[in-house]
Amino acid sequence: MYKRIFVTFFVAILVFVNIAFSEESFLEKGNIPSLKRVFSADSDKFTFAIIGDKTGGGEQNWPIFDRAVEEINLLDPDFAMTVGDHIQGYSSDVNAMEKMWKEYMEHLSVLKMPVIFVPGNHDISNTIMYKFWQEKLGKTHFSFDYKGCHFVGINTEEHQAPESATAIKEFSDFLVSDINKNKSAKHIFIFMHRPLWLEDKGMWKNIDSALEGSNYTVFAGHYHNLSSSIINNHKYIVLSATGAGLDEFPAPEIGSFHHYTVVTVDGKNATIAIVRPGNIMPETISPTELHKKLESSVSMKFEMPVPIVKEMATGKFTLILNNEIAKPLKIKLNVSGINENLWKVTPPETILETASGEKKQAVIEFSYNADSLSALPKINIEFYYDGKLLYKQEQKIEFADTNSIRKIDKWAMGVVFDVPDVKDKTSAEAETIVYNYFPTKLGPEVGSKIYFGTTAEAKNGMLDLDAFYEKADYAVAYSQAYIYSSADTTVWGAIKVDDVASVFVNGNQSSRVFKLKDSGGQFDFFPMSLKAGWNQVMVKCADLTGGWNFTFGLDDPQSKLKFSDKSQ
Ligand SMILES: [Ca+2]
Ligand SMILES: [Ca+2]
Ligand SMILES: [Fe+2]
Repeated sequence: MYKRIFVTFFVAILVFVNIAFSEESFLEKGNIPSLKRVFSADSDKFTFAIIGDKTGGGEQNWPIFDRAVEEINLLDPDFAMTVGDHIQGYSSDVNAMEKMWKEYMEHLSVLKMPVIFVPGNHDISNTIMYKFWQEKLGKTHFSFDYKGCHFVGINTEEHQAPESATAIKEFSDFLVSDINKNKSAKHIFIFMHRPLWLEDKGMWKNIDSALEGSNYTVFAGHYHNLSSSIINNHKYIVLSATGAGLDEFPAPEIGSFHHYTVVTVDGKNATIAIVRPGNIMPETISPTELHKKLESSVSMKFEMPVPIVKEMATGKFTLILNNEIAKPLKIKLNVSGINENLWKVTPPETILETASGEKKQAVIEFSYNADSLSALPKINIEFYYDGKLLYKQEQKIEFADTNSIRKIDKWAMGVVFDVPDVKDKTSAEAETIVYNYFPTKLGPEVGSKIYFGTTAEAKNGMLDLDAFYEKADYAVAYSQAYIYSSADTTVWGAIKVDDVASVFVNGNQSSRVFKLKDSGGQFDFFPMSLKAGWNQVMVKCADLTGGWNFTFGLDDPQSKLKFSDKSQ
């Protein structure tokens, strides 16, 4: 007794040392970041697939079978097995049998690995079919070895043999002696069509006793319904169909769905994966070239003239769908959130559909009020590829070309104020306090007291307040610049901000409040009225936490305006 414990302990140590060594060899020694797991010790690790019943109904299910075959090719197992019922059968006409097998083989032969067949009741439905199998396909029962494992194919239709009593006896003797000879195989895999352990317990008993002491797993088909059990620590699995007739139900727990099976053999373990066709894809499913073509298939253009104060401006949005791919493309567009007092949108909804090679466009007309841009409508776009939704996108109205915005790049910087009362608040509460710091007039902290001293440079138009104010959080500051216009005019102002800002022109608030969480980092636009001569522009900007910056510019394509950071 003591001796045994000692031996077990010694073996355990050996295993441990072995594991530690193999991992250390390159993961630990190389300091390679990894999940610490042991590599397989089995250099003969392999996989095989199992294809389920194709027949017994299911004449219309070739697409399911074909998809399974494509996926098995991608998973690339060493070989595949079947569990019978390849053809509809139940015929005594050899020509008909040949035709059926030809059809099956046309679909199966897409596979690039060997496939080993086990007969089912549809393959051997009578003695003529039994003989046909022997002549055209080979043995009705067989065994073979692969990488230390033993595979056994059982014919559950042996009663169709010409001398059936003799055949069954021979077949039973073969199985018992074959299994006895291979008892010590790493793993014995047994395949049959009808689950004998449920249907022919007498026959199964002989095989079962032969299997005693072996490491084995049993697979069958026929029921078109997945159902697995463990008997005496061995897995017995009835596989569902791969294309045979069945009523498919979404809950996999009741096993009524099409699948194939992938078995990974690693040492004594066999990991069984049930795969529903439809989700294994080649990497080429999503080529970069297609991405590019899809991206360039949609183009849009806003022509939104700057409004004249108190009058309606008229602009338009043109959406072009240029289909240069093989599949149809469709765009569903609708404009929502229209405040009818301020906006007129015609039409508010439209659909563009293009076949391969077609190009179409839609035009949406907008009338909008100059003074009241506080509620902008939203353009919602749904883009469909071959009838499938590719993406949903909310397109903001672009009042000017963001690429040609003239950005102000020098600002006179004011002093910084801490937002009071944010200590001990949750971040949501602190956020509300900061937003409340943006009433429609200048804040209480503003007056002659703001001293605009140092000039800061906005790199590529972006003024980094976090850098200037030494990473302040929950802070407010004012930045000032001057704009010269030769005449009274209204132009589009554009601003991008982290986290919140509003704009004052000549001391009056002339924009709504802009928030990063609303703009998603894109430019927001507002009509900005300038008088002839120099105009003072002040940006009131606050930070919650993290980065703090704004980018401010004007739609001034002809560079008529002049900018300065100093009062002139
Ligand atoms: Ca900050
Ligand atoms: Ca921030
Ligand atoms: Fe069957």
